[in-house]
Parts: sequence; C-alpha cells; structure tokens
Amino acid sequence: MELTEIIKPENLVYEKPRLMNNTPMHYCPGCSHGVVHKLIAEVIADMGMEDCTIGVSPVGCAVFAYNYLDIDWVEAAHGRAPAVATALKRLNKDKMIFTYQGDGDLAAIGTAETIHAANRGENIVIVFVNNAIYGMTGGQMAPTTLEGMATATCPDGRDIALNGYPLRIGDLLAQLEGTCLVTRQSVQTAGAVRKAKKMLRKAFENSMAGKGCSVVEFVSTCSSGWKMTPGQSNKWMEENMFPFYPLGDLKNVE
Ligand SMILES: Cc1ncc(C[n+]2csc(CCOP(=O)(O)OP(=O)(O)O)c2C)c(N)n1
Ligand SMILES: [Mg+2]
Repeated sequence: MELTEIIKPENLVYEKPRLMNNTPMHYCPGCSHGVVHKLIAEVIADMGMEDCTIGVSPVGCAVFAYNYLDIDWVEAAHGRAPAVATALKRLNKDKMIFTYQGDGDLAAIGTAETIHAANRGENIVIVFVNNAIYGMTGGQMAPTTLEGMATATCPDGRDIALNGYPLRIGDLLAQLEGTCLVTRQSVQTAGAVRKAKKMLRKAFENSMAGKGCSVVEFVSTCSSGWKMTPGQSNKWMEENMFPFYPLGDLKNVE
C-alpha cells in the first residue's frame, strides 16, 4: 500500500478481528494468549477460511478458546490435540485444521502425540504457546521451565540435577521429516506481532497446500504464574526466555 493510502483515516482505524466475539476473555493482564487468539482470528479471516476452519482447543489456560473465536472447534483432552487434529484433517481434507496448545500440553502431557503427528507429516498447524509454566493449574514447573526459574513446584528455581534440562521441543520437531515449518515467534511488541502474523499465515497456507506439519511457537509470558507485572514479564521474557528460546525460523521448507 502506498503511504498516501495508509494514512487515510479509514485505513488508520484499529478494529477488533471479525471472528472475535464479545465474550469477555478470562486471561490475566499481560497474558500472551489473547494476542495470539487475535492473530489466529485475523489470519483465518484474511484467508477467507472462516467457514472451513476447525480449531482443536486444549486443556490449560486456553481451554475456553472456543468461546472467543467464532469458528468451529473440538475440545481435546490434555495433550491429545494433535491426535484429534489428525483425524479431523484426514476426514476433512478441504478444511483448515489447527491445534492450540500450551507447553504443559504439548511438551509434557502430549509429547507422544505431538512428535508422532509432526513426524507423520499431518497437514495441520500446531500453535504452541510456550510460557515456560503450567499456567492454569497454578504455575507448576513445565519441561520448558528455564534453569533457575522459580515456580510453585520448584520455589528455589529449576535444578538441572534434579529436574533435568529445559526442553526446546521446537528444535526437536524441526529435525523431523514430517515438518515443513517450525518457527519461534513472540507478541510482545508491534513488530513482533506483525512478524508472527506473517509466519502464522504461512503455516496455515502450508497446511492447505499439503506440505506437512507446521509448528508456530509463541514464546510467551505468564504474569500471574511468574508473579510479575505485565511490563516486568515482557522484560523478563526478553532477557531470559529469548536467549534460551531464540526467535526465528528453525525450519522453513519452501
Ligand atoms: C491428562 C491431564 N493431566 C493433567 C491435567 C491438569 N492440567 C490442566 S491444565 C494443566 C496445565 C496447563 O499448562 P499449559 O499446557 O502449559 O497451558 P497454560 O495454562 O500455561 O497456557 C494441567 C496440568 C489434565 N487436565 N489432564
Ligand atoms: Mg504453559
């Protein structure tokens, strides 16, 4: 768009995505989930796929995702979303299918489902919100919790000797032949949101082009679980999460 077009008043209006309804969100201030929901709503609408997309919602803080976005949804048991999505996509090849999962869901309880769906090259999108913690249940340690990071179940910080190393499951998924795109994004700045949206769209396009499994990881905050203000969380994420979970594409097969 030309600059003269961009600055026209009608193009400067910030609107709520059409697919987001008026149900008040239950997310805490500063939580990344709401922004990720917004991006999904925008991408689906931009692609004109609102009537043929099915989301698979998780157990975790995003359990009510189906209340906020007016598309079709199936609720999966904790960790089982990629298995449910596999069936949905195989039976409905013309539909766009995605899972929406937290790190406890994707990298702990559903590790097997995640790895095997990705390795089978299922034509689905896996949206992975990595806040390094079990948010919904009170901030317990997850496989993704950083070394030294305090949680409800490791108040003195994650101890590698006792709890093992944090898991970069995105890197692991990128090694599998069934994945065509594994990208790590974030939504803490306007620039990050724009980049993330671009990659999310690519993931959805891949799934309709039958290229295999696409994974979009969002390095995220959990102000309540981390016991920080939203501002502090963003800063902490940039200083601590990004060095261990660097943003960018881990795999992007054209
Ligand atoms: C099989 C199973 N194990 C454990 C639980 C309890 N449980 C519900 S949500 C949750 C943690 C969710 O954490 P995560 O997936 O990281 O999502 P977040 O809330 O952080 O977004 C757990 C352990 C469950 N519902 N089912
Ligand atoms: Mg989590």
